[in-house]
Amino acid sequence: MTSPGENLRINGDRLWESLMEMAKIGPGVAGGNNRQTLTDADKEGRALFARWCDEAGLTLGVDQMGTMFARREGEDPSLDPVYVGSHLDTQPTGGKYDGVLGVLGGLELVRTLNDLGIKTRRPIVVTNWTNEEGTRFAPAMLASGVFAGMHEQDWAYDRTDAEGKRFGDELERIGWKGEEAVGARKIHAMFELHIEQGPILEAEGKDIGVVTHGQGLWWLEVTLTGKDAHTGSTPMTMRVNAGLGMARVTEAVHRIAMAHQPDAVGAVGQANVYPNSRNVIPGKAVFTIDIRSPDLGKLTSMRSEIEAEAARIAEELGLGVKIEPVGHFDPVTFDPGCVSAVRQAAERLGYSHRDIVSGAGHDACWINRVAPTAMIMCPCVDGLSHNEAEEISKEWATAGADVLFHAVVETAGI
Ligand code: HGY
Ligand code: MN
Ligand code: MN
Ligand code: MN
Repeated sequence: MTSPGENLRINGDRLWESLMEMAKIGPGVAGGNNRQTLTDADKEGRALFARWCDEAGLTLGVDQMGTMFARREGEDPSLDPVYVGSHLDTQPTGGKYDGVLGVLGGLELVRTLNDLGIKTRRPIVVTNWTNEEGTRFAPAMLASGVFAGMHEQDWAYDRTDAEGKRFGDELERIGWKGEEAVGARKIHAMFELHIEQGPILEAEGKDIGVVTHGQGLWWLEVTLTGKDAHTGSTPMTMRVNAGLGMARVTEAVHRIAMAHQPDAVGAVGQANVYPNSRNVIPGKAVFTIDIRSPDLGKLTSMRSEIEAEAARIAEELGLGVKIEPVGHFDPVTFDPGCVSAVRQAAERLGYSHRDIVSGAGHDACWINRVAPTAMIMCPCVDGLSHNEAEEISKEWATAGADVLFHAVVETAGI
């Protein structure tokens, strides 16, 4: 199989223009994006991506989870395609590049093949996975999880957002519930380009992260129940304060993650107290713990230590406690063959690179369970992401998309 010559490069200006165009859809309040899954903004972003795919001569398929598959034919249509993609949905205070770079980097790969008149042996499919973020409908990577057989589709359809709206109803409402059975597609290999969302590549001056592994994750939803009471007239010794319990459990999550350094993280990102009134002691607190590690043993022990500590805190404060897992995947080892295709592409193109473990979860983490998969990372400014100030340079985006192009085209065969 011949490799694409090292002078074959994507069009970085065109990629950047598309990124900026997509960023206009579902703008945030501070320069980033709020294009949450299955909202009208998501519907608009999907329509723009579909138009661009049509203009690039791709055939669009949509499955019953709303995932978009834009196919470019190969010399031999009977061969399983190489997939490339990520997600267009964002956090409520998300950046312009998380997920979007991987989808539009895949589109740029196709646009470059069209410019060069190159037809690969295998078909190539550019993919937008529905609901990667899991912020409106938990868990994260929902559609790729159904595709990989990790969740039942009916269970996914029944997931509800903070207003009680069902995933399945919202998917119908925006008109993106496809006919295609989820997971029916055969994938020869999948590559996902993504910003690092951490500080390592920028700090080390590296252009490319060759992602060898991904952290495992638990999302645990905790409900503490105490008693609503007056903040003024209730003696301190008579209080059953769920808000205090939440604060102590949140501190315990941090302390336990610190005790498992260097490769463990933990935080509480979503937290609600009820009735959330200034002069009522909260009788209820509902919050989600997010813990991660590339080491399954550590991840498992952090979970049990946190659950024991939460029970002890609840006991001490006289609170009821319920802990429910709402998201999980084990640490991921990406396919060595695909990983070396990424590393060789970076070498061939003369980009500095280093192996790296993905701190964030990605659709690639689930797809790696059903097909050989690898990821390519580019740096982001100050390692910041899931923040509207998320920023990358055009050079970083171009380098990442160049490596994606070479790894995918080599795997698809020319
Ligand atoms: O949570 C994650 O790691 C991803 O951003 N959804
Ligand atoms: Mn992402
Ligand atoms: Mn994200
Ligand atoms: Mn497990």
